[in-house]
Amino acid sequence: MRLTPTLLTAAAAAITGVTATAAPDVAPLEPRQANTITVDLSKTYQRMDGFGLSLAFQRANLITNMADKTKQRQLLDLLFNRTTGAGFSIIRNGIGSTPNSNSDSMNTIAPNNPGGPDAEPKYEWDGKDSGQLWVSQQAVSLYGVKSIYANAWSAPGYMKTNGRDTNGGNLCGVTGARCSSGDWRQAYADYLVAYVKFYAAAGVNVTRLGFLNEPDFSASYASMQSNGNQAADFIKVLHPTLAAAGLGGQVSITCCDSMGWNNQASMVEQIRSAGAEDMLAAVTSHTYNGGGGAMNTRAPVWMSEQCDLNGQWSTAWYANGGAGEGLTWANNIYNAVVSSNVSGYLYWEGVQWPNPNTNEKLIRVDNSTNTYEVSRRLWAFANWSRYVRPGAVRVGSSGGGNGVRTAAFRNEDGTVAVIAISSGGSAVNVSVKISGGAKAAAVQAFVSDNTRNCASTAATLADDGTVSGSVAARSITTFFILPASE
Ligand SMILES: *[C@@H]1O[C@H](CO)[C@@H](O)[C@H](O)[C@H]1NC(C)=O
Ligand SMILES: *[C@@H]1O[C@H](CO)[C@@H](O)[C@H](O)[C@H]1NC(C)=O
Ligand SMILES: *[C@@H]1O[C@H](CO)[C@@H](O)[C@H](O)[C@H]1NC(C)=O
Ligand SMILES: *[C@@H]1O[C@H](CO)[C@@H](O)[C@H](O)[C@H]1NC(C)=O
Ligand SMILES: *[C@@H]1O[C@H](CO)[C@@H](O)[C@H](O)[C@H]1NC(C)=O
Ligand SMILES: *[C@H]1O[C@H](CO)[C@@H](O)[C@H](O)[C@H]1NC(C)=O
Repeated sequence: MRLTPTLLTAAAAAITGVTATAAPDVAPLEPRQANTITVDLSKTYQRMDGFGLSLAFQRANLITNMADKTKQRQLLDLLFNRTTGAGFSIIRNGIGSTPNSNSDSMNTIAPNNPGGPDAEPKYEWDGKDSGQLWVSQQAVSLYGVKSIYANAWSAPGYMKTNGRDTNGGNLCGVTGARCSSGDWRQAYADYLVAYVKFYAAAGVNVTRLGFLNEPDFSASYASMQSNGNQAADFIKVLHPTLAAAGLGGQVSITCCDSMGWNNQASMVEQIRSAGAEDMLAAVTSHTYNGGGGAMNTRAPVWMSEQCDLNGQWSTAWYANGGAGEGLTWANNIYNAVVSSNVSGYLYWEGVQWPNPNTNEKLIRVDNSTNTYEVSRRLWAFANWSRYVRPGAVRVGSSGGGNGVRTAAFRNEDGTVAVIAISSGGSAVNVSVKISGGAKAAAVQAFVSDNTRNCASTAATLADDGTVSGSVAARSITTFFILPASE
């Protein structure tokens, strides 16, 4: 079917809430020296699960307990709204393991040892989950977020070789981890299922479940160690337990949120050798020890946590290429999505207190004054997450000229998002041509740079489907295109 410009304009507006430009209502610009970006819809790469963030370790309370309700809604909009905020589509919640909520600890639903792995467990649900339940409920019901990733940093201490949920240790019962108290693998699987059920009863479907965080690091806070064989041991218990609970269709297993990509790659090898790779819906890794490159797995890959831990709080888009700047994060996301084929990309904390005054968070919330400040890192995510939606497939893209990097995606609704990042100091005129079975029929463009946050910018469409626009200096510019069949 050949859609009319009017129909296309209406369809594009329905998708984004913004009025689109459709040919032939607007005369195309005729840019001189335009560099062509070629998008090939017939060449496909990974399917995207989305972009996300965490509010673990009680950071969620900064939103849940925000006394100023107008600002509370603004914070939710900044994170999840697709027209005024970042439009994040994945939340990574921490499953608490600590018997209390001291400091920023996440409390567990099973603080007391019932007397052994075979004793009737005693779950205590506080209806808060360190503030994460309320934010998750809002994300799901107001903004339609569908991907809730529940991730345990540790099992409760009494299930572990070291008797506490902090300082590493192993889950009792996995290969090489024998405990006098017995084998706790089934009890830990039952416990994770119980957590998922408390969420379901509160209207939130957990869709991904991780049972390890940084298993290659023994932290003074909640942590549990594991190699790939031990992870496989537990996956083989957890997988049938989810199925038996009737949750097999709703929630699937991720592993292992390693500190670094290389450790994750070797854990995947071991999980594959042990015959458990097909039980994973995502291979998750952080990149604190370096990262990137191919992850040899059949499962989708998520870069599931990263941030600038060292730099002092910065809201800059571009100053000198520092680790906390917005443009740096636009490029970090690009590297993971294009060079490492990741399907999911998650920042560490969405919000955090002013202290420590680092770039661990996207938004700094001061709960003593009920004020907040937004970093441009959030807008770097917005440039991706608003337009590259869950289910989108990355497609071929090339060209753009010196200093311009491109990536293109076809969303499930047929829209095409072309992301162009310019690291150079001057604007570049580009034309975008779609091949591989369709051509552009309507277009919108958005830009983020030192002065603009996902602002609408000019782009025009010629009768032959060529889109013309400009990629501003040191910006990320998104061309959001509604194609029609040729
Ligand atoms: C980009 O296109 C505009 C509009 O045609 C033109 O004025 C401008 O000189 C071009 N810039 C470059 C760098 O070619
Ligand atoms: C997102 O922002 C737009 C524009 O302000 C607003 O109309 C819409 O209601 C917001 N969405 C939600 C779920 O609040
Ligand atoms: C949660 O999942 C169940 C099936 O597992 C489904 O019936 C229900 O509609 C889902 N709820 C939401 C809010 O998505
Ligand atoms: C990304 O996926 C493509 C095929 O979809 C493959 O050719 C390429 O090697 C992959 N790259 C990495 C780094 O995994
Ligand atoms: C701010 O948050 C911290 C940590 O949750 C809490 O201890 C403190 O009481 C809060 N302050 C105010 C004024 O609500
Ligand atoms: C995208 O990034 C640009 C910076 O190049 C920024 O001005 C813009 O606001 C961002 N926002 C969205 C939604 O793309």
